[in-house]
Amino acid sequence: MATFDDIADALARQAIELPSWAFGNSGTRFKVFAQPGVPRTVEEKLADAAKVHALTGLAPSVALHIPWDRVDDFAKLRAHAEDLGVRLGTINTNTFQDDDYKFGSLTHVDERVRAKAIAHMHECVDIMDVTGSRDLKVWLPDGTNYPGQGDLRDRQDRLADSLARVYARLGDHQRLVLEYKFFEPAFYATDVPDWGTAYAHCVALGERAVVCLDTGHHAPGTNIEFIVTQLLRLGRLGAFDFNSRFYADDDLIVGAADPFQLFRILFEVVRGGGYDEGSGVAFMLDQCHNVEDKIPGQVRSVLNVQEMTARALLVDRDALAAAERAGDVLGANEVFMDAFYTDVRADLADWRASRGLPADPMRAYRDSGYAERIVAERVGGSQAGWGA
Ligand code: PSV
Ligand code: MN
Ligand code: MN
Repeated sequence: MATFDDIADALARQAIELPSWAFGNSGTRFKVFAQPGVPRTVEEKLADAAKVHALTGLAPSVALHIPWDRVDDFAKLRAHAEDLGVRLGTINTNTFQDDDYKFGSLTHVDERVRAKAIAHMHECVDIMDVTGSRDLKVWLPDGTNYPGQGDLRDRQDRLADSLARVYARLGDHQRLVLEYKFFEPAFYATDVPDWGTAYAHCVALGERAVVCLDTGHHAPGTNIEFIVTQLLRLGRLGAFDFNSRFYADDDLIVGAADPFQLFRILFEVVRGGGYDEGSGVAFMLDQCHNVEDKIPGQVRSVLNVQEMTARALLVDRDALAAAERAGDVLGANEVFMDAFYTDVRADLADWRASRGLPADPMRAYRDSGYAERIVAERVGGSQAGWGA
């Protein structure tokens, strides 16, 4: 197996984007539990994200969600982020919180509504031009609840047309990142339900259209690492939305529910070149912290990704390939599991300390007094928007 020293440099290039909405109040359709100290403004969300980055060195950028994070002056927001030591990242579109979108957005039969959704996405590209963001993330709530409710084929045709109009607005350095989800809010037929549909639309659009794989957006039992491999092979794995799930789109802390699955996914990312310098795969979190504290929840999340990345990098690829080729089923499995069972936490603590980071970021956060300070200073925190 590789040693920790062998992988230290590779670990240094890890970057995981944080979602602005992870710092605001969130919940389920049953209840949103307000937490003291949550951000009242986008600027305060950025401050919290910057705190996570300062503690871990892992989270240099923050994804925004429009309109939740709309401000009057995005150039000023960009400068503010940079002053805090982070960048503005992916711009997420939102066509799921407006009455007009009851029957769909980019797929809507009514041209007025479809034009409104496209205009929203164009506005998001205008914002990207100012924030310097590369990626426009499109996740659609579009779908139907009952057989016969919509013409599935026509909806695909309208979707393709709408996406082409959005794509046409992108600059040469910008990408459209299309996210799929197998159900919810629609329960019968979702219009972008799986990686194959997302891939088909991306191929039709052009090279700068890529797929976002949200780990919570599959049926139970789905082999997600296979999808990772296939999309990397096809050159269309654009981004991850990391989170974990016990049942459906739980949006729990990544690696909490099934650390082994996270390891398997990250191993295929590494093996497929998705972790190479300049690979074009964006690593992001898409999570909500409904009952736990949000800032340490984000710290725990990026550390979980780092720990499993380290273990994935430790796999002895030569020994694995030799065993695979020799048909040595148990030998190959042993090589794989050896890396998975390696506890890298002490090595990572040393690695952090050698880079001027706290050896134990969770403890450093507790000791920093930041939580007490924001509770005292911030009164009347904002709703994240999600789960409202
Ligand atoms: C939808 O479930 C989703 O995962 C999409 O990524 C959204 O952008 C995100 O939630 C937050 O709204
Ligand atoms: Mn997502
Ligand atoms: Mn989701």
